[in-house]
Amino acid sequence: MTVLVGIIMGSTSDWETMQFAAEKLEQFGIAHEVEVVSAHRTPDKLFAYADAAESRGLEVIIAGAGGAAHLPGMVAAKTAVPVLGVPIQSKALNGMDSLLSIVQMPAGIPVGTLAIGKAGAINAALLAAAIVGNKYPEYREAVRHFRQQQTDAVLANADPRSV
Ligand code: RP5
Repeated sequence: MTVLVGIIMGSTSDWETMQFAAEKLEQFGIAHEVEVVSAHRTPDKLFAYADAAESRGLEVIIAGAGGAAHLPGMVAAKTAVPVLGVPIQSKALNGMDSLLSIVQMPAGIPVGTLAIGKAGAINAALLAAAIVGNKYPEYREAVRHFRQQQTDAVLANADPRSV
């Protein structure tokens, strides 16, 4: 099965957050890979990963990074495969540093930036599923199904005192 989504992150410490993206893709049955690729500590690996992404069949890259979070932007600069950025909730600045360094790309090289932390990781996977769903109807259906379940769960628990 061709791996469609690459989940990369700057450090093993980011896995605590990025596992939620992997979990969602797993749930949808979307083939994905997970790898630590650091913009600062392994810059050559970053270039090699981004260079090979398209020819390897990746259709979306989800990149999580914290602090001076250059990973998503640098990967986006080296590939035409769409890149979704997840700002990790850093300890020093609570993720504002990660968010601003991922979202504030200069015009010309976009990174689809999600929310800080767990919500961003989950939404990155949902967005990746929606993107690959343009080509593979089963994944579009999986996203639809997930949303319906979510709606049903909210409607079934409308009284907050009963939860
Ligand atoms: C970034 O530095 C990583 O994405 C991580 O969020 C942050 C801290 O990394 P560690 O010092 O925990 O390895 O490159």
